[in-house]
Amino acid sequence: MTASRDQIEAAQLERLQWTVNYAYANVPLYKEKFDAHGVHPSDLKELDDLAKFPYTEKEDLRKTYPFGMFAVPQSQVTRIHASSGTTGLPTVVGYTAEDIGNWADLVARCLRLSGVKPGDKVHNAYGYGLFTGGLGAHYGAERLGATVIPMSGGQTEKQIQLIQDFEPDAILATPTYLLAIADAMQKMGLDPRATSLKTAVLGAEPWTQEMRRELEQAWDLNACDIYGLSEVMGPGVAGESCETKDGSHIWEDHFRPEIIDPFDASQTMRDGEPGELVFTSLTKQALPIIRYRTHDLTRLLPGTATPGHRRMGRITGRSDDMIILRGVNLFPSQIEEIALGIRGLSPHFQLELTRPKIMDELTVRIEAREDCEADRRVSAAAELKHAIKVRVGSSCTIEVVDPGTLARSSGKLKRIHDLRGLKAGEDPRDKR
Ligand code: DLL
Repeated sequence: MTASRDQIEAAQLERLQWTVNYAYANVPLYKEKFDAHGVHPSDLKELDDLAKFPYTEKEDLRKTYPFGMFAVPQSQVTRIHASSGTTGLPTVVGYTAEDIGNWADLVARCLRLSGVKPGDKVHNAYGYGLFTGGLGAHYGAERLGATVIPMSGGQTEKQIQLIQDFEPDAILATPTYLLAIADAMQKMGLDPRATSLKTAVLGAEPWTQEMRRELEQAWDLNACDIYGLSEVMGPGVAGESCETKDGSHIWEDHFRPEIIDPFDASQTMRDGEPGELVFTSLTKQALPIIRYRTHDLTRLLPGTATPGHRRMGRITGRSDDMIILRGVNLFPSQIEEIALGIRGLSPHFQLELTRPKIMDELTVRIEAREDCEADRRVSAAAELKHAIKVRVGSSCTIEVVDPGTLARSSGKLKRIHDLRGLKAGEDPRDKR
């Protein structure tokens, strides 16, 4: 964690050379792609040469479903995970025993940086199973020397009971699920601020500084970010310091990040410039991944808490989650940021897209806070509509609804409900 930038870059070059050679020799798809692109592993002489290599997309994993991109025989694959795959085939990823060990080390690093200590009790509310969140966080917390409570997601009342009875020091969850737990506690007349929790390590979905304040205030704890994706590893690709709270540090001894122009992938961006995050693994054995396009939009910043490793800015959204409303680009995180600055509005909202005639329409449906009176609801709605128009440039309809009426998440929350493809007579609830 304390290596200098020069030491890290030297290790990166060596490991990158190993990775491209290894992938070329062991994964037919990489050989085909490199050959078609007119590039050979021996062309990688310095770090910037990585830009000569072709990208890998989720589609490549789908094309080779289920195990075609594995670089080791199945007998050496210790574990398999898969993405939920709401559209099309799931993406399947695999790990050797050494990959699992590295993964645990990196999650342990993230947790320590976020303020979790050996001996702490850690309540793990990320979903267990094919999703990488549960088991990834679990092994990392064990590696750190913590006592893990493997609760998984859902069963909110049971979560609350265990938090009260087992008195954990830290909780691992998606930000929207931590919010849902707080909400459920308040409804039961319990105060989340009175629990033993001191740290929350939150990720798997975008969240804003405003949401951090909301959660820290609701629970009286420190909330830090953890980032990752299954194709690259799972949680723990990057983690945030509880001292600086200024974005997640990418573990650059294991991953080489790049930022590219999402609309013109031939362009790589300089540090500080916004764009799409791309990762190349440096040590992975079962599934080496080269220039994987994450579709996550952010930028690279100099390291602070761990100076040798660069940070990523907050993820503003995913390029494929971007709403284009009459030519204006909009992300759910922009609505979150604006709504949480308006008195009387809660962080519980959803975005509904419809096409009543020719034009697309956006409805922001948002819950009022418990203490928000009827006339305040009207003025809060007007303020939100105005702020979205001024700050984002979109016109939309606002519906302020009663507290507790919108669906809660127990993992990644689906904010966007796209009803534009609905045929006449179809029940929109089937699409939600
Ligand atoms: O969500 C891994 C993970 C689990 C990360 C638990 C952190 C905590 P996937 O299901 O493959 O893996 O989804 C990866 O989730 O490309 C981002 O779009 C989003 N994402 C993950 N972490 C963050 C974060 C896990 N901290 C996709 N901030 C990624 C914003 C995040 N988005």
